[in-house]
Amino acid sequence: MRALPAFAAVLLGLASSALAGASDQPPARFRSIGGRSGKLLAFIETREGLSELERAGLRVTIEEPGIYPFKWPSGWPASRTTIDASIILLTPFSAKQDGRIGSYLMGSWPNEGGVKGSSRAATYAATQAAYGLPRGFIKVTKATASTRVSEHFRLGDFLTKDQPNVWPKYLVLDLRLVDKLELLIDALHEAGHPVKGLHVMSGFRTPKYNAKGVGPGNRSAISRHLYGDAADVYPDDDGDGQLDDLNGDGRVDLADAQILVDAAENVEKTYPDLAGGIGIYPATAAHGPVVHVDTRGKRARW
Ligand SMILES: [Ca+2]
Ligand SMILES: [Ca+2]
Repeated sequence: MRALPAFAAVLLGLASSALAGASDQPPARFRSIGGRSGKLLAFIETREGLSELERAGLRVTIEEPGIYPFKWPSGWPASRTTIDASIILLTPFSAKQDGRIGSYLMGSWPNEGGVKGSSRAATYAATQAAYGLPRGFIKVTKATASTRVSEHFRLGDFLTKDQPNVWPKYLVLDLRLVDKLELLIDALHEAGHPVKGLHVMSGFRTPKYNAKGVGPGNRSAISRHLYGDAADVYPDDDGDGQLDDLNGDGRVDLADAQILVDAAENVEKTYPDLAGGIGIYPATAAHGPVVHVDTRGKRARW
């Protein structure tokens, strides 16, 4: 069991002059802060990830896991630099004890603690890299839920929708998902649908929350939502709580959802590295049609 790091870090954003000569480029991983869309506004890192920045010459101060302002050091190229970006240091996975962190209940991942013979989900997860345990959790307080992770999305958009009075909450979020959602908005614009954004009906789901909906025809026991790279979304510019009438035929139905799917397909064609699941969930009594998008790393349709 890994211990909580005794310290964590916040970047002050000024390369020390002593080290500036050693590296005039940030590590490649950090150069792409904006993502493929150019619209990401966050780094999500483990302590080890931050150490890479330190080795590249960025001065880091000592703090605990959390969310901190990020500024590019002077002298480092920042062609896709975005304002108000954040650096997020993950709470280690090992901070979850007995299925919870503090008062926030999360449950256990299917493959946590080794493969249990009776669980097909655990056996499958154990053979798939994309189903490894999360690196850690983003600690989200009421105040930091409004932190932008990209131009159109905030941390709070992706939180599991339960335990309304429990804070802080903990979130698993893959920025590749956020990148794909930003590209989806771009693709909708290119297709003649100038949506203002996408409503995230369901983003990260804790194992405990996800388990409530598992069953034939319902949620998967190893849903991508457990791994922070899936979202069920729809544009809702008119704010009525359901998908907008994108094709303007006076009805909200699967034809409108198909416009989202087509746009997501176009994103995957252009950015095959963001491949994953794309699927329509038809309207229910509780909501209109919704489109699922994920970045599991390989194409999935159903
Ligand atoms: Ca609507
Ligand atoms: Ca329509």
